[in-house]
Amino acid sequence: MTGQLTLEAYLQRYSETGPLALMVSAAIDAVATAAVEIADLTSRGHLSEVSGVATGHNSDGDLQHDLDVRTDEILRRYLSRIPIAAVASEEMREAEIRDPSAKICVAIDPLDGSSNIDINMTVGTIFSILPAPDDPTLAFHQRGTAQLAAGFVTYGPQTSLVLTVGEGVDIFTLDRAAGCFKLVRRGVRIAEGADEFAINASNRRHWDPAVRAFIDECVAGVDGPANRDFNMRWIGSLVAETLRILTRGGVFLYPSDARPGYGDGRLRLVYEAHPIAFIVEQAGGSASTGRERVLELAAQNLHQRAPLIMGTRHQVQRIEELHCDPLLVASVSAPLFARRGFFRL
Ligand code: FDP
Repeated sequence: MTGQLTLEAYLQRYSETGPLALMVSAAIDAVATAAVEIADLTSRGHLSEVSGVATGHNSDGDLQHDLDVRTDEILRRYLSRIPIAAVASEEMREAEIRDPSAKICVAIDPLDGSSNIDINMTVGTIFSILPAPDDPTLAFHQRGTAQLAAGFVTYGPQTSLVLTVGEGVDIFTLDRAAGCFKLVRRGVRIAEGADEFAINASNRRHWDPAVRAFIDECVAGVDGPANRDFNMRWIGSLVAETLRILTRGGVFLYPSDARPGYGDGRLRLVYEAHPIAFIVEQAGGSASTGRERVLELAAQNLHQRAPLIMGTRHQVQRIEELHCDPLLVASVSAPLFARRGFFRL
């Protein structure tokens, strides 16, 4: 235990470190306050008038549930109470420019993993806080390295807030009786020796040879080059997978693959891959596309996708090595197997 420091007291301390930290603290507090309301809403399921039924598609074509829409409204309502130069959400077509004199911008994925809501599985809210550039229309075209803070909330058996302000990763749990988050884990580090991997294996036939080679090594276990057995997990909820990796180590892959529209994987750079990569690196892990560090990428458009391979450092490194393997690289560019070759229309 950590002496039950509340998030409020934690943010008070952090906000005293400078005027920008004060603004960042206000944004984190707004997201956390919204999360208390969202935790209540998601926990009520069919007792609530919004229970996770699909209602249409968002501006980028993803299936949208009534809870996606409601959580977006809740978060934006709390964020509207503080000075923000620009706000972006998975549920918005374009970023909204608000107060050009404000010092920060906020990107959110209001309800990540929402396709799990109807089966009562963990879902979450992801957020990324960036400095406001002189031209606020460029707010969400910055590299991930520019992030001032990032975090996510998981709505599961417990409601947890995972947070980094660039000084390590701390985890808070919602004390429902007290109505506030309390610090439960400070300075989280990703375990090095973990042997769990997470990938949607139904896409195997679409993967690049490097990804296939890595997963084959894991599956081969003690009989293969890894010389040890692995276990597999796939929750289909990025926030839950990230919390598991922060807790037990291991590696998560949502790589690029050959399905139409999946050339950069599935996850969105600005409000999914960037904040998760920042958190993972702050916990001593790595986050890569397989070829480059995720935090070095800058989005060309708000809903741009990026491959995300993250977790225990040496496993991510192994996957990067395989992406550089000359034999595997040659097999990608061979005409029969190339992305746009004979078998990849
Ligand atoms: P969801 O669409 O349910 O919001 O962010 C997208 C995401 O969930 C991730 O949380 C999850 O890791 C991934 O999609 C699951 O994708 P697949 O269904 O392709 O496995």
